Amino acid sequence: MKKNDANSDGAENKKQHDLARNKSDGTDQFMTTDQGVKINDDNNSLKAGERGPSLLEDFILREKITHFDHERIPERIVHARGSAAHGYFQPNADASTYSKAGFLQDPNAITPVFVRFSTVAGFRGSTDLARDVRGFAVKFYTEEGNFDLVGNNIPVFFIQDASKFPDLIHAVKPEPHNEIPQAASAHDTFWDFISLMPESMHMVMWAMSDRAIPRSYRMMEGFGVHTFRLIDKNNKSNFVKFHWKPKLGTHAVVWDEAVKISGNDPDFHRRDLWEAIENGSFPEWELGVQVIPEADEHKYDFDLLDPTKLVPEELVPVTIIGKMVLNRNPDNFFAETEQVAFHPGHVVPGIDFTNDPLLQGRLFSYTDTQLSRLGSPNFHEIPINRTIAPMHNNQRDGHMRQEINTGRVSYFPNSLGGGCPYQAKIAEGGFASFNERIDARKVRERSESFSDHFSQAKLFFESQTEVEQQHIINAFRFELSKVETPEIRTRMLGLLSQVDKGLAQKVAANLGIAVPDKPEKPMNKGIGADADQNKHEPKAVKAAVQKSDALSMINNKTNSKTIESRVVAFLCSDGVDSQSVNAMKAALEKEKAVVKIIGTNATAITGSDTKKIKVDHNLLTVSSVLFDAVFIPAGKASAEALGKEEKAIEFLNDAYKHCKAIAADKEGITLLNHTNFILKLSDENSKENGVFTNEVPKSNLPQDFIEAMGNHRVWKRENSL
Ligand code: HDE
Repeated sequence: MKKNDANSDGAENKKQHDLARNKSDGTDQFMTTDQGVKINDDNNSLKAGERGPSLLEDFILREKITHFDHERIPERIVHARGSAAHGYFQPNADASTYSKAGFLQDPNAITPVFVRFSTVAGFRGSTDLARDVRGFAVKFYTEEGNFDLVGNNIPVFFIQDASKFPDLIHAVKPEPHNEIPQAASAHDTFWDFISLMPESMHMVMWAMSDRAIPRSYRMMEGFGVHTFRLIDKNNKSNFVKFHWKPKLGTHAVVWDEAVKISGNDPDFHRRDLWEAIENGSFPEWELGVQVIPEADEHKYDFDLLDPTKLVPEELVPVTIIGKMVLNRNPDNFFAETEQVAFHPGHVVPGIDFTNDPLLQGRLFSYTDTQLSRLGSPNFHEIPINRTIAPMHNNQRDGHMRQEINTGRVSYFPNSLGGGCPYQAKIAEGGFASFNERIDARKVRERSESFSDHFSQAKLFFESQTEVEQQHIINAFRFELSKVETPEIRTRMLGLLSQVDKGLAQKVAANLGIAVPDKPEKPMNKGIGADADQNKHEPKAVKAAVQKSDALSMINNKTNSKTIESRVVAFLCSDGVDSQSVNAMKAALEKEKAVVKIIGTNATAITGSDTKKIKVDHNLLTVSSVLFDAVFIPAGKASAEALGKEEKAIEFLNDAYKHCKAIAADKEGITLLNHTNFILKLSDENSKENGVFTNEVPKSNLPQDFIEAMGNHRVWKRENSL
């Protein structure tokens, strides 16, 4: 079956049928102008004589160049760099008691989705491996209209109030005078702002952790961030936090690797997502919810409306309510990935908002931004944005209107049109906002319940393993070393000392400065000049949860150890032992890992049995940072030839440095003698350091290798570096 057939996922996918209306394929067709006139010569413009000037009447040239001149649209203000895929969502009906949303009721009903992952700060062409938050935006094409869950891979946000968003983004984007640096937070304006905004400390801890350099989009958690509401059919509301849990586990690369991937393959995450789907290895997530009864709104030591706080899973467990599978790559990047317009305000009956002041601001921003990005209030008509639910209203006209509304009535109420389109009763699926009682003064103020900025930053740090904590310390050292203004560094250390004194001291020691005795009183902190400053002084709170394994990628017991779709490099040259290659390949592929033959040429190498082995990548073009593990098959001639290749040695040295599993079979072991880590290894400690040397068929080499890959990294090695 052809991959992009509307029905190729076996399920009736209404969105694919809908998109099919707009698909165009030039195979076996004449080339025409936009007006349908067949083109006879697409290579030469119309001229007065062979060497003469071009003629204005050349409508073919004019049309072609004009279209080209207008090909670009503004990139997203944030989240400009991203990749997307189609798929479906299937509920398990566990949420049907809490929400009347149609797509959450029937475990047999499949809802098409389109999901876009992104970095935040970089421009459209920037590297995928920047230290950054990742966007995780899901559009559910439900029968009751589109529901967009526009989340991130980090469960909290930097700021509490929407009015600070432009400031935050201005601070993190390249500096305005010289537009440097690209896709990086390691510069003065970002840390200047952060150091004056204590509320950002929780998110900053996440952003400095390895969560900000994921191994793959397929290996990230997703979070709705804000507290939303689920509304049942009796109009009863429960608070909810949304979670996406990846089937492949949550994994990251290490910083040195991220830096090198950015040079080797800036499209690393984009390619990874694309290739996994093309190979039929469909990424999958479980959708989970933390449901909090309305009565418990004030039960916690944090405010549910404060987007800088998470609800520890120890307090409210995550209930899985369905799964999402991504099984189809887009046909056209611009038409789908670039033109998709997400909006947290796209909700369906059964889902509603809370008064989280960040969420409230977002409800304004996302339509507004599409007006400049997509150019018209008709962006909902772009195929990827179109709902599969019937759509009728009295909105009319505007740039690029596609719909041809018939009849004379475009207002409501009307009698000339028989009162149509008519309003839906709630029982008929009409959306009615949750009728929350609000009785308040009009103020520009922060709630005092938003004043604790450090407890959850501390919770996050203390929940990490030693290795993860060290990575956070290293990230602060890196970022603050790039800051040129000494006062900003000191101010940041003052804030860090409120999170963890040891952390602040370790960062300070590397910067060559001291931790200030007490944090500097930040200027104005984003609250009004007349406000009672003491009231808004960051307050320490005795948090109910001090440590949460769910926040650590290493400690999290539920983190998957599968090696499915992990990519293993086989370093090979002529004379490689074919049996060794085949045996290890079979063992890895049984676990659904992907094997890539890295050869000393671009085409094929000759195995020991004289058979040709197809090369996937020329050694010249790759580095170990692009793979999850390395295997050196047996074969004397191969090992000897590789020993002369600087690139092969560098490959192994980097794999070791980045704590990746390394295996070598028989003569392949001799290649390790050229590395700089051989001296750290002995027969006794080699295995525990994740370097497995043995004979493939006779030993448990493949099992050891697979187990080490399942643990993601051999962290022990990092301590001994
Ligand atoms: Fe966004 N955000 N955001 N954001 N956001 C946009 O909308 C904005 C926030 C998120 O793949 C923009 O269509 C404001 C939190 C994602 O197309 C813009 C505030 C979270 C994406 C915008 C926030 C997000 C965006 C830019 C604070 C996690 C990419 C282009 C009040 C819960 C969606 C666009 C995609 C995109 C505004 C804060 C996630 C400008 C004003 C918190 C995943 O409208």
